Amino acid sequence: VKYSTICVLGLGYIGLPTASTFAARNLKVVGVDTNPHVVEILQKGGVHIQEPGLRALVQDAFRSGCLRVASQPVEADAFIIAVPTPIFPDKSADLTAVKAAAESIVPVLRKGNLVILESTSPVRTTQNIVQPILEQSGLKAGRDFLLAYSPERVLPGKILQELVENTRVIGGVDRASAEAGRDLYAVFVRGEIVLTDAATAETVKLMENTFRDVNIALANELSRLAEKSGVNIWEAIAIANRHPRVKLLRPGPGVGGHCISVDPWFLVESAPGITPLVRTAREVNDAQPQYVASRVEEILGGLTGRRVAVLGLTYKADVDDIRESPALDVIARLSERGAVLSAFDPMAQEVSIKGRRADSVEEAVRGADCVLLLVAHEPFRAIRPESLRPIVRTPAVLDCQNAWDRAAWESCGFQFHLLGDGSRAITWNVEK
Ligand code: SAJ
Repeated sequence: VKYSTICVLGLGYIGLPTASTFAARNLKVVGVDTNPHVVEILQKGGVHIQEPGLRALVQDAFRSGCLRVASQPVEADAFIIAVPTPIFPDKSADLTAVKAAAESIVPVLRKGNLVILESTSPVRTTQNIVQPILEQSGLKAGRDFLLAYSPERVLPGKILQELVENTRVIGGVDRASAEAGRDLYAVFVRGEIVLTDAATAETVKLMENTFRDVNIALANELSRLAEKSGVNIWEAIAIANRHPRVKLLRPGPGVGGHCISVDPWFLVESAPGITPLVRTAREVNDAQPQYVASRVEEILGGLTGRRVAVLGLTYKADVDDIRESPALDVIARLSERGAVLSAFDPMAQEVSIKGRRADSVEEAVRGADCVLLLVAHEPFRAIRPESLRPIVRTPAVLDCQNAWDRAAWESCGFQFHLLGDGSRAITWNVEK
C-alpha cells in the first residue's frame, strides 16, 4: 500500500464514512473536525450522524485502533478534504471551510503527499483556490506533492454501500496526481475508477446534481399542469417511463438536502448569462413549498385558524437530515397565512418549528382539519386511515408523495387529495 496513513478533514456525512471505511481496511486514519462537539461525541464512542451501518463501522474502527479523531491535521501520507460547501443567501458559493481546511494542511504538508478535495465545489476550485493555499508551504503541486479532486457521489441512506460500489471519478491537476488518487481509493472502491483532470471532475459532479434538479423541476411543472388539466401525473409518469429512453422523476413538495438544492447555483454563479435553464429549474423547485401551501389553502377554503397536521420534516424519506428541507418551508408558509400547525417526524425529533411538535402521528393529527403528508418515511406509508378518522376535526388529506391509497382513505370518509392529481380517480398503472 502506497498510502498507509490518512488524514480526513471534516467528519460529516462524507468524511466520517470515508475515514472509517479506510480504517476498516487497516489504514491508519486520523479524522479531523473543527467542531469540538463532533470530536467529543466521537471520542466518547458516539456518532453524530444517523446512517445505516455507520455506528458499527465507526466503533469497530476505534476498537481496532485504526481510527482516531483530532481537532488539527497531523502529518500523513494523504489528506482528504470533505468539508461543507454551502451557499450564501445570495446563492454564491461559500468556500470558507475548504479554504480553512487547506490552510490547516499547510504546516504538515510534506514532499510526496497526496491531497484530495472531495467537497462539491465550483469548477476550478482545486486549481485556483486549493492549490495556491497548499503551495504556501513552499512545495509545488505536481512537482512536490500530488493534488486531485474526487467528488463523493453517495446517496444519503445508502452511503456505506455506494462509497464502495459506485464509480469513482478522480480528477488530477496532472496525470500522476490522478493515478495517485486511484491508488488510494482502490483500497476500498470496488466500482470502476475513472481518471480525468480536476476541472472535468468538478464539472461532472455539478452536472450530475443539476441533471436531477432539472428533471425534478420538470416533474413539478408537469404535475401542476396535470392538476389543471384533470390528469393524474403519477399515472402519466408511470406510463411515459415505459418508453425506453424516458425517465421522468417524481414531483413533490420541493427539493431539499445540501446537494441538489445547492450545487446548480455553482454553475449559475460562474456564468449567469448562459445558464437560464439551470436557474429556472432551481426557481421552479424552490417555489414548490409555496405551491403546496396554496393547495392546502384551497382544500380548506382559507388557512386562518385552520389546523394542519404535517407528517415529515426531513428533506427526504428515511433520513434524519433537515438541511434545506422543503417541509420546513411549507410549514413557514402555512403559518404565515394563519394556519395552526402540529408536526411529527420520527426521524427528526429535535427540530423546532413554527407550531407544535408532536410525539406521534396520532398526537399530530388529533383535531386536524387537514393531514399533510410531506415525507414518505416508512412508518407513514403504513398509516391506516381508519385509525385517524375518529380523531381528526375535518377529514381531509393532501398526500404530496403518492404514498397512500386513495380508495382506502376515501372508504373511511376522508376527502383525499394527491399532489399532481387533477383526475381524482383510481389509477391503473401506478405502483406504490
Ligand atoms: N426529489 C424529488 N423527486 C425525485 C427525487 C428527489 O422531489 O424524483 C427530492 C427529494 O425529496 C429531496 C431532493 O429531491 O428533497 C434530493 O433528493 P435525492 O435523493 O435526489 O438526492 P440527495 O440530495 O439525497 O443526494 C444527491 C445524489 N445525487 C444524485 O442522485 C445525482 C447523490 O448521489 C449525491 O452524492 C448527493 O446528492 C450529493 O452529495 O451531491
